[in-house]
Amino acid sequence: MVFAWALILLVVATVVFHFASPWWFTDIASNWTMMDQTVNVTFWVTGFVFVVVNLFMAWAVIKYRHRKDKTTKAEYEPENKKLEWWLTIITSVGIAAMLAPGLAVWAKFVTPPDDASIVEVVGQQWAWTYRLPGRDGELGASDAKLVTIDNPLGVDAKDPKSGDDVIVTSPELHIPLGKSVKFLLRAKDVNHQFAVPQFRVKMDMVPGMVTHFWLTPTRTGAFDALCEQLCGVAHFAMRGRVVVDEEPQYQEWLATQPTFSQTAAIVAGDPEAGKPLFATCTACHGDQAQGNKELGAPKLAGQDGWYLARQLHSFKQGVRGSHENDTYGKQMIPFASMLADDTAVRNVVAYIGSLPDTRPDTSVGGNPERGKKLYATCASCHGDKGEGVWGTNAPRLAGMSDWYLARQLENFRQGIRGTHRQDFHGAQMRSMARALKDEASINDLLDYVHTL
Ligand code: HEC
Ligand code: HEC
Ligand SMILES: [Cu+2]
Repeated sequence: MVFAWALILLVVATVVFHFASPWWFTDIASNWTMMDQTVNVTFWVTGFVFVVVNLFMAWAVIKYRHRKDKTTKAEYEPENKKLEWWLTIITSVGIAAMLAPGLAVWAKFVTPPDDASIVEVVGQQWAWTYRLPGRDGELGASDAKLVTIDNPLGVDAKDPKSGDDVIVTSPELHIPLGKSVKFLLRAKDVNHQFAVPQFRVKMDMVPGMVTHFWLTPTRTGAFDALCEQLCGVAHFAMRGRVVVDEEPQYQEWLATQPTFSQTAAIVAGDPEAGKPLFATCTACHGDQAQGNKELGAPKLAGQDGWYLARQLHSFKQGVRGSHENDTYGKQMIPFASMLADDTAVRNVVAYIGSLPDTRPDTSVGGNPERGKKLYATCASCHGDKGEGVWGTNAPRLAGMSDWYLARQLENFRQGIRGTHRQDFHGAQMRSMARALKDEASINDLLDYVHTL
């Protein structure tokens, strides 16, 4: 009897919880209400079966339980053809009701209307980039073999359709309200999965393939783009954003994004032109960019140029250093702002690249054996030797100022760095740094990095 009542209670509690639950679909922001309806149909079918089967069990236990007078007796019927037929028919209808609407919605989901514009989403470890066709409305060809630091999407420069393609290097994409968009999905390295919960869309991305779906955004707002691939180190930390704008704001944003020809025309930095620009920097970073612990300014010599340039842009735009407790980062903002434009940044970075790379002494005392274990996760982005990996956007750590790295790890942990809305790379590092329990772990880890 206790068992029967427990079953009844389970059924009642589950049904009540389902309707009173605070966890429900987020407010939808696209045309895909059909997705919600399909999920609801599944809830109704599975819910009905759950209630009926459990209540039947409870009823059977109560009715046929052992009693002294033996008024009701259960009979064993292994071959009841009629019952088998009914169960088969009902089950088939239930399963068809769950699957058939999905097929219909899927067919619509992958069949964009003719007037849909195109957006290409490119997934890589561990970031999103986007490409939009220019005036010709078509994307140029692309190939993973063509990927270089200057052409991160591997766009084929020989294809006449490539030149006007718009390259969006930030993980934030904008799309206009109320217009259908066809998303083309491509992966550079491993499988990813692009998902935006408010749009009710998600799709696998497979290297060597282009998958697609479409949607029409129905309200303005900023929506998180997630990678819902579960294997691997950091898919969970691949955060992006899709912003739905009114047409004028969208056009404003679009105008700030470079075309492929513009990015291809960028010339390499000139160290000679960068030398005078670096003169102001030497006061803190040292004349050989070797770093100065007393002033808290890290070694820059030997650091990856793409990373230095990104940081200088981040300081300029207040993406880094604008947190009120970021005493050291704040100091960099005026100096980064002195670099007038992109060319100045490239030149100064080229000059830093020409300086000798002298390894500083270690300044943190720790246990490198323990640090080695802790570093295993870090290696998947920063490289086995802490050399920095362009493909994962992770800078060099080995042979850099370790007291500075310790401070950055603390900053990431405390949200002093990596919490700005546009700091997608920093946010990723923040989730990694939070896995380090305490200062001792940071010291152990950096002591190991010093041995690399
Ligand atoms: C007033 C001292 C000062 C001057 C001058 C200065 N910096 Fe810095 N810089 C710092 C400090 C302090 C930091 C560390 C910020 C932190 O801890 O977040 C830093 C950080 C940086 C970083 C980030 C390094 C990393 O590994 O993320 C770069 C790049 C940089 N500076 C370049 C420059 C350049 C280029 C100039 C000259 C245009 C310059 N700095 C001038 C103090 C200075
Ligand atoms: C998922 C990839 C990933 C993993 C794993 C990862 N990092 Fe990072 N890390 C990054 C990226 C990307 C940046 C650059 C952030 C930026 O551009 O502001 C970074 C930056 C850093 C910095 C700042 C360097 C500087 O010069 O300012 C430190 C220190 C750092 N990581 C240490 C670690 C350590 C220690 C671990 C392991 C616990 C680790 N990272 C794991 C991606 C990763
Ligand atoms: Cu991913």
